[in-house]
Amino acid sequence: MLPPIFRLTFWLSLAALTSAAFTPARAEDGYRLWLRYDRITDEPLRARYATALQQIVLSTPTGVDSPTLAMAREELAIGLRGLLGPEVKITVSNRSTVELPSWAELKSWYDKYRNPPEFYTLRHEPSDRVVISSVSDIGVLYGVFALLRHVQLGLPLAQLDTTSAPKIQRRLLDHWDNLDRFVERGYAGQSLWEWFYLPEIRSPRYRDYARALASVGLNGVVLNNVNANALILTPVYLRKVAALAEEFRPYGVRVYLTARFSAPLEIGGLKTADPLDPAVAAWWKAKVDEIYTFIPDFGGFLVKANSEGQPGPQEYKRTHADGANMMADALAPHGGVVMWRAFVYGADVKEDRVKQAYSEFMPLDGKFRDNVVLQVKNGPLDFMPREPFSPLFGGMKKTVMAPELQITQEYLGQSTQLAYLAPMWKEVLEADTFASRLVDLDNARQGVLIASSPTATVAHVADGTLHQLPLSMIVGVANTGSDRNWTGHPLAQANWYAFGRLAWDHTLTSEQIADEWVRLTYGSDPKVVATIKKILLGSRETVVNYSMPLGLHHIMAEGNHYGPGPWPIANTTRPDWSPPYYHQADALGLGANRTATGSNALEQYAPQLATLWGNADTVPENLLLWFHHIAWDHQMKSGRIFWDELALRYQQGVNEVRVIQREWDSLKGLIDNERFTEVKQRLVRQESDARDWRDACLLYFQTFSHRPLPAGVEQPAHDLDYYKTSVIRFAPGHPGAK
Ligand code: GCW
Repeated sequence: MLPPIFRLTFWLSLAALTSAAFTPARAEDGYRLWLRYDRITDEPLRARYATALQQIVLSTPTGVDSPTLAMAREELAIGLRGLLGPEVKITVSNRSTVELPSWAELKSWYDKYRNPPEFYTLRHEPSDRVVISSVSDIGVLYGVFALLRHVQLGLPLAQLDTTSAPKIQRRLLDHWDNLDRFVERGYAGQSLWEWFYLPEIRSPRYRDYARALASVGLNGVVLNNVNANALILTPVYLRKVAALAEEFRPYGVRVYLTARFSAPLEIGGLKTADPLDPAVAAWWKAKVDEIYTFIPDFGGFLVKANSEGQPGPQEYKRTHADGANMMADALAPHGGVVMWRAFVYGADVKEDRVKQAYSEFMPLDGKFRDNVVLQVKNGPLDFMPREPFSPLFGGMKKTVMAPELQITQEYLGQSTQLAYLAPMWKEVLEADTFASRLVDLDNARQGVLIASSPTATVAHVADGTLHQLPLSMIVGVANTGSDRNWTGHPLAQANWYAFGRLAWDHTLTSEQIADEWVRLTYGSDPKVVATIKKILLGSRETVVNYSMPLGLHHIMAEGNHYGPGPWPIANTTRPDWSPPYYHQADALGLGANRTATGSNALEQYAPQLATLWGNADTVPENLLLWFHHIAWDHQMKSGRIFWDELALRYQQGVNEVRVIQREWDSLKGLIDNERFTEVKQRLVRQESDARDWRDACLLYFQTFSHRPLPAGVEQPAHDLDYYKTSVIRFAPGHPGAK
């Protein structure tokens, strides 16, 4: 171990390397994300800041420097030098010199979110001193990023004083990255993790990645794919994982791994992976102990079991709880958690696929250990452009649940098309589950007093406040890769940013987040800000309109999931992988009947919702075909018949892309040419893709409706056969690419 002074020098020199890595290779390649720190061009504003920000105190209980505080100082120095010019005096001090929030204030945060260490307080003192304080170094680093954001956004210093704490404890990115660097459903190049070169050779990008995570308050990362490879748990790979963990640690980012359930067979030499077999439990315990020798702050395991070919406890006639608890017991002594995925559906398709996760897991409520988190996709199916929230959020009351959101746009145009996803996530997070609050023995035993709450939204489930559970977590499937701009589509950076901001504070609005991101990424020219914000905010609904409007779902092309494919998949043994299973088109109409006369998926929701959504006249129109089979001549709210409405929605989607194109074109000369051109080209492709969606879907559904396209809908460019036979080959991110 180096003496402290050398350690500090070491960290600082690494930090210098990091900052150098953020200098773009060419003018505007997007590498700097939202951490640009370009000089403020409004001179009076810059001068005001420069006067007011002459001294910054980083205050922690110890007042002693650490790797994290070194990063905080470095970030501040780089940031303020870039934004303002003159050097700022930065000191580290202990708590005695500044006033922290009162104990009562802290306690109320703690009681609410059980998560005090990461909060920060910013205070602008009349003596032109800014104090950033926390009870932890990472809290101070978050405060530094908040101060820099404040200045980048040009906000008045009078508004600086604030205390902020994350509402959710564990805020993670999940990478679906394979050891060969292929990223499943990744559209931004290869995996960032260069496994072959690790642990000795460490790309400066590791630091830059962790820095970006910390800047939006994310604190964990699952490095590898849920379709897992047990090799990651062998010492050769654990050494590499430890190197990444070391790179991320100063930024408060903990590492998690996926655990393949059959690992005891594959790398342990056992004959079984039965979770109730003592030898299996002992193997996992020893494996976990070993992992902690490599990575002392290891976060835990993520497991996809008995789903899409992944092994799991059911092979041994054991439940998901048996499997999860066995791993949880191994992790508990170290403070680790198991994230067990609820994305399961049987190969035998006995029941409507959207009902299966609920049927499987509801009976297990209350049977999981305290350190098990059930990771639940936002909707009951699979990251469609629009789904109702998963009924598990309203159903389970004794199980910690983490919403799993997909940042990578598997079903929303990948990184070719534009879809700003904050509005989609907010729709889920703000959905009222109508779940009743739990006052039960467990809580009474813990002495937890449950206050009444007006609503029981998915966000209240996620942040743990609804049922007062001890853990809280939210997870986003990453859209990052080795592309120089990290996310492929330049505007898809906004989704990474938005996920982090919402994970920290789910009460932020989509509009606020878009406003921040645009200013940080493209500057504060009012026309640029207004135009890009408008483009972003409507973009998800536009994708819905031209791909799966009115509650349609799962009608995308087979395998690569990119373009349209509403027709049956030839030769499939699984009806639930074939789109007609979901749209049920026939001579009468379109849509899945999930009311009591159909699969009755509605019964999995609270009675209030089942009633509202069970009636075709009261269900929100955007979920109509999710729950109802609608006659082609059904009268819609617009006064049009359903077929005409459907066709016009598709057309509207195409029209909206054209509007976006015009709006983007109006930015020429106002933003840099590189990013302008990159987005412009993608929008040309998106317009053509949108037409394909419209034409392919309408031609196919027309074979059932036998009705003409209404006025206002353009005639298709080709016949149906053309679309059915246009197969996209070698699509990025598709595991079976051919
Ligand atoms: O959406 C489906 C994807 C699979 C993915 C799976 C899952 C990682 O098409 O590629 O596998 O979901 O979430 O497990």
